[in-house]
Amino acid sequence: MASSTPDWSAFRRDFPILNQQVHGHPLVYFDNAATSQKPRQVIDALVKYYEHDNANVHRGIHELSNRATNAYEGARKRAAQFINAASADEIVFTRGTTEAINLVATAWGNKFVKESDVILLTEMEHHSNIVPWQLLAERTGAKLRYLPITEDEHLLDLPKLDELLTPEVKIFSMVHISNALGVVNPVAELCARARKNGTVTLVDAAQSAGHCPLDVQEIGCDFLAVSGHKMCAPTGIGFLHGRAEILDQTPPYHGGGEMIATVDYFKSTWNKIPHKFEAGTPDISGPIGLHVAMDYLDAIGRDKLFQHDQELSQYAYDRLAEVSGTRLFGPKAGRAGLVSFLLDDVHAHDVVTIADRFGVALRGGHHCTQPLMKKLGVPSTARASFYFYNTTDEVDRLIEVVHEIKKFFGN
Ligand code: 7TS
Repeated sequence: MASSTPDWSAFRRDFPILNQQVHGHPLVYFDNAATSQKPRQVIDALVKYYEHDNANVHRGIHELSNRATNAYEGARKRAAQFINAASADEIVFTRGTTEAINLVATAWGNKFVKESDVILLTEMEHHSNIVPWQLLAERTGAKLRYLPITEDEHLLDLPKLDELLTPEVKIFSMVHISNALGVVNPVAELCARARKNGTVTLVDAAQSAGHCPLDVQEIGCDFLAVSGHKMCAPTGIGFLHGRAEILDQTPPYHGGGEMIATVDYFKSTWNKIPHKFEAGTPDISGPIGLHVAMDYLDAIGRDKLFQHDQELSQYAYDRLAEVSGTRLFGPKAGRAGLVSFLLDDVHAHDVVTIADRFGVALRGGHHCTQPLMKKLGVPSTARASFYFYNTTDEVDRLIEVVHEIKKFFGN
């Protein structure tokens, strides 16, 4: 891990996409919470794989298949190390966080969740950590329950947890970093309280895995879900971490090749974890790209990266707060690398559309958190989300553009 403060703008050289004009202006890419850009190292690894090593995994005895298998399994080991999992067997490759949560809600949920059980979520969850549980609740008759957020800074209302975490709560599934608010939740504390109650835990690490150090043993969760594309890896790859003991008890999610030990016409037996959960030919280049992305991020140091995210978002928050008529969401301090805001009566989509004319890529909408938006009393927000290659100059540019938008709407 590098010891001095990195020259953040120097990383931009690794991201060819950032060096372009959009509508005649230099691109300012502030939509990293949706997906991050990919460094040349990751792109090169994909090209190298397809030019030299492409073959199916776990089947051939030929050289290329061995190479592909070693690379695929090497990425699994690297993913385990990246989050300090006890073993590579605890890493199941998935398309991303959404598929990881669906796997748990379906395979684990169908077996272990009963009508008398409660599924506890928080009011700031992404749809992908709500809808799979609603589907499970419909199948089983279990009830959903939500840990509320506070009125002022939209943090989890932790004192309420005591009354909500009753013996019926079978699973508590929680977001680590909120994609709509920038709140960083105390997941280790939440998991410890759940564990004492005999409640299984899942941490949605979609926004945190590539942005801050992550240690599943320290967090003490049973499951953790990660999306590679938000942390410099290609789209279509992510993983589920599950403690070996709980994965062993969980039945398969999808049936097909690879996930079996034996198949007869009427009965099959299952492969060991994690292969039991990886039916069919997997995404092979994805884990290879993910491996390089994890190396890239750790060469910077995720502790430093998080600090940069936090400094940039604090700077953006404070500068936006100076602009009259802005409404800001989430905490005033200690936020992750994103800021959600609204401007006077301007619709978030108009903010984003005009910002785009100036080359600034924001996101406007409900951010797949419709229940949260309802709670906040707004249909949508505009969101600027940062990564290590973003700079304070770019935030200054955003502020200039915000003033242009206000002028345009006569404010
Ligand atoms: N959980 C959180 C907290 C997220 O932010 C997202 C995606 C997901 C789960 C789903 O991840 P996926 O990779 O499976 O799609 N969030 C966003 C966003 O904020 N804008 O676009 C996608």
